[in-house]
Amino acid sequence: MYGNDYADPDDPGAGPLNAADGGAVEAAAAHVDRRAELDLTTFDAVIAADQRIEPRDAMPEDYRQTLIRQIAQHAHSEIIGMQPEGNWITRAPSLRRKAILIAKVQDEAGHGLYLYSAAETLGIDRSELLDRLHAGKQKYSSIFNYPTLTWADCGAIGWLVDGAAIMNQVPLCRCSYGPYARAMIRTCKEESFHQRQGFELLWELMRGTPEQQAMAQDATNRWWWPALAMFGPRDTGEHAQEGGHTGQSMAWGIKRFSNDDLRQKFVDMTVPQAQRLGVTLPDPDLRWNEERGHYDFGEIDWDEFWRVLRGDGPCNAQRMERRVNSHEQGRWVRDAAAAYAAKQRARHTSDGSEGSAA
Ligand code: FAQ
Repeated sequence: MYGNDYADPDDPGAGPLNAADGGAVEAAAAHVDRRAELDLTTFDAVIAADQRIEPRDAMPEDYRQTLIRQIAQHAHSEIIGMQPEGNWITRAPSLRRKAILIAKVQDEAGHGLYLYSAAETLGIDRSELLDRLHAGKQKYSSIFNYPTLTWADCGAIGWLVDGAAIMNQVPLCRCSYGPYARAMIRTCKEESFHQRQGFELLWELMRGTPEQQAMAQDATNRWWWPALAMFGPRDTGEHAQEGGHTGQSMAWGIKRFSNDDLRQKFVDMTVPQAQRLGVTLPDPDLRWNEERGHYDFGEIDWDEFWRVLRGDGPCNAQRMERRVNSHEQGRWVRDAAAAYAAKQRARHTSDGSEGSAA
């Protein structure tokens, strides 16, 4: 195996920070491309040993397709997820809040880029993935089909949506596919800042006027259930038996926890935070269960979840229209970048030089 595993710069025993100092470059150069191999003994052994699969390793076609599906959906979610909060950049109530929001929305674009790059290591082009998104053949997270009606929604998204995203993504840092796992490390660090700024935004509102408090409570009421649905369908029941991916994805070390387990962890983490904030979570069935050592909570509206996935949520049409339009408007930039790269390549091959900016 080869690669640049994350090393904690504060941990003296973590090995060299610069991969080149650790022999990784030589290891990568010596690594044989085994993608076309049909013998999956090594793949099985690597998975059994809880090690990483890297792009040039042999892997089952279903493993590759599962990763393309999940990483693409994740990447699409990041870039479509820029829209609900991007909607508030011009209306942020102070320069400080505007600077934070711009930085956050920009981070989401960056996460999309890491993820499209990770997907490309599986042998698919990002333009193909975007075409699939625009044609409705690939999904993005249900959560981004809900509207941001007030400024408090930016707080609720940071606190609840980014909070749920972190709960889901920290285990993905240990995903069996190296490029995806490594992309998640920086993403999770940035999501952690996003979650805190959302909590702090709501904290300020809850210590403000009665109108501000009501706004924070209203945003919490509207985002709580969609945030719980982000973790995906239940582990048991009709859907899990018919089309659920969890069992296979856990066997391959892509997913480390089931959807319900992550959802429970999220509820257990978030209830005390809501108490500190002073907001009430909109679930009459929410209570501590001494026996289980977890919070019990009510049933998600699964009909609504599947409706949103089918394209019939409050903002599906608006989100896709904006995405497709901005893709079209950016065509000239992509064309210019491609023409520039072609010119560089032509110069490089004609005179044997390294090429330079024209
Ligand atoms: N929305 O069998 P499972 C973020 C689909 S990033 C839409 O459980 P799987 C950052 C699923 O694709 C948020 N579709 O599937 C941010 C499958 O359909 P398919 C995104 C959903 O893949 C914050 C079917 O249901 N995060 O928020 C959803 O094993 C703020 C059956 O489901 C990721 O993508 C859903 N909520 O598990 C950005 C994390 N749930 O493909 C901006 C990575 C399920 O058969 C602002 N992804 N489906 O047609 C994952 O961990 C997994 O893919 C799950 C689903 C857990 C989402």
